[in-house]
This record gives sequence, structure tokens and C-alpha cells, in this order.
Amino acid sequence: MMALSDFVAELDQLAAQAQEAFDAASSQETLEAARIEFLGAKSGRLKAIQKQMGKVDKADKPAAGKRLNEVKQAIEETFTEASERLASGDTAGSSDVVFDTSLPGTSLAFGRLHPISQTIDELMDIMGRLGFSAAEGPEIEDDWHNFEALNIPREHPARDPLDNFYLSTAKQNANAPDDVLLLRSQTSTVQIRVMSKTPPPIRIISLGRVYRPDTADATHYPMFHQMEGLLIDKQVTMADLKSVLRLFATSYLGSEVHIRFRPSFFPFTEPSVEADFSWNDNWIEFGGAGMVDPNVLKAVGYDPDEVTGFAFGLGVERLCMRRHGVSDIREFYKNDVRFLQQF
Ligand code: FA5
Repeated sequence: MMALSDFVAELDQLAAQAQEAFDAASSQETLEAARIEFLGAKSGRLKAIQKQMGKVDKADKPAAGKRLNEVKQAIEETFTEASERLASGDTAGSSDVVFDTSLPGTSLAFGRLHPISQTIDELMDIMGRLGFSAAEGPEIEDDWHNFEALNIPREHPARDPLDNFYLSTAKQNANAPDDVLLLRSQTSTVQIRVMSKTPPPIRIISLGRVYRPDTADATHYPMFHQMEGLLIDKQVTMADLKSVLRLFATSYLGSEVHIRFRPSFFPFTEPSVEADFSWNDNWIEFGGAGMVDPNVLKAVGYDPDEVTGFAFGLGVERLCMRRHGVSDIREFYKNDVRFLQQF
């Protein structure tokens, strides 16, 4: 026995398949082959279904027969349409892409750069205009570039495994610090890489990712970006540092922004400062800075009596947040398109 619903479902499926095959035909030959497959008098697929009508309950037979005729007629009509289409010279077939100019227009949303990438481009542009060229360094660093050459000796707390992502922790206290690898915790590593290779004068910025095991909150993320600046020449002073940072701050955040330095400490600068920018009467810390420590200049083979320099490292996310009024750094890394589309 066959239920009427199963019989009808088979018919409907056949009709859909026939339509697809006829529409896709791109020549009279392929259309004829499809016709024989579906409508062939002896062994066509419609005929095969028709033969199953004997299994349908007697009471359902009139309904089944009616449906069979309807489907047969529909398939024949689709065939005639396809045949006419081919006769008129349209051999495209629906399997090829047909552009229907009468359809209403829809707009495609283009992809865009992530706000942090946009910020990096803009910061590079501003600093480029101030004469700084871009330099890059690896995100996986060794002991020498992340610590030793930056005047951070072996027992210094800045090396604490709780403050760094070591890639070879087993070795980090071993007697071979050369083997230590870690995700760089600051872009100051690039200062060392550039100075080791290039004689003074130097005027570079480096923008890239840094990693710290900080708990994520509104202003901290374990991966973030810094913009490192380094200028080495004869007779560079703190006044030059302040001028460059002021020019940068007003270019990026607007002419009403002021800048102030607070005394601070970094092993690789002396004196060291925290750089704050004012914003609607609020002072906000954007990064650290200072005059490059003579020990760092010596470590890269420079003569501290001949050259001096300044360096700074600013948080890129914090700058972008301030500029666009973003109150939580975590928004940048949620990958929520509704947030990202606003930039
Ligand atoms: C440094 O990293 C120094 N290398 C800066 C420096 C460079 C000083 C050159 C002297 C000379 P600090 O740890 O303060 O400094 O980080 C600099 C900035 O990075 C902070 O002011 C803040 O804006 C940003 N920052 C620090 N930690 C995070 C974090 N977890 N998430 C987002 N931004 C952070």
C-alpha cells in the first residue's frame, strides 16, 4: 500500500527536478534527453510513478489520478517553455548566471579596516609628517632585546613570569638566558633592533602588538598595541620630546589637547616620565617616555658622550578609545560587526 501523501510528494519532487533540468538545458539535444528522462512514454520517470498508482488505496485513487494529470501537464508546459526559449536563440540556460536588470537594487556592505588598523595608519601618517619612518620588530623576542639591552638586569622584577608570556618558562631561570623566548611585552625592543643595525642619527616609530598577562578590564587587554618612538641625534633634549609629543597629541586628538609629564621610572630611560594628555579637563595617561639611558646607548655600541636621544611608548587602543569615545577596550576584540561598522 502507498499513502496518498507519499504518492503526491514523489510527483511534486519530480516536477521540481524536471523544471530544473529543462531550465538548465542549453541545446535542443540536452532538452530532448531531459524530456525522455521525465516524460518518456515507456521508461520515463513520470511513467514509473504512474505505475505505482496501483498501490494507492482505492478511495484515494481519484485524487491521485487528478494530481498525476496536473503534474504531467505542468512538466509538459515547462518543457514547451524551455523549447521556445531555445528556439528564440537563448541558449544561456538557468545554470549560467543571468543578470536580471529588472530586479530591485541591493547594496553590498563592503568590508573595512579594523578601527585599530585604521588608527595605526593614521598614527603612522602623523608621525611620518614629523619626519619619523616606520620600523618593525618580531613579536617573539629574546632575552637580549626584551630585557638585557634595555637595562633590565637578570633579577629585575620586570622579568617576573607573572608579568610576561614566556614561551620557554622552563629555561627562563636557567643559566642560559640566551635561550629565553617570550612574546614581547613592549615595543621598546624595536629600539634595540634598530640601533644595533643603524648608526645615528635615528628617527623611527614602531607600531605593533605587545602581550602582557593583564586581566582584561575596561582599559586593559592581554594583547594590545603600542606606538614606540625613538629619536637619537646630537644634543637631543627633553624639550624636543615634549614638542614632538605635543605636536602628535594635537594632530591626533585636536588643538585643545594639552600635555604634561609626570616623573616616573623605566630602566631604559633616565629621566623617565609618564605622558598625560588632557581631555575635557581630565588628565589621562597615554604612555611612558624619557631620555634614552646611557647604558642602552652603550649596549648597542653608541657613544653616550656623542649622542643623546628620547624614546616614548604610547598605548594605541587608549588613543583610539579617547578619539572615538569608546569606553571599554574589550569592544575592539569582540568581533561584533555592529560595533566595528561604526568606524
Ligand atoms: C611601556 O611599555 C614602556 N615601554 C614605554 C616607554 C617607551 C617608556 C620608551 C620610556 C621609553 P607602560 O608599561 O607604561 O610603558 O605602557 C605604555 C602604555 O601602554 C600605557 O600607558 C597604556 O597606554 C598602554 N598599556 C599598558 N598596558 C596595557 C594593557 N594591558 N592594555 C592596553 N593598554 C595598555
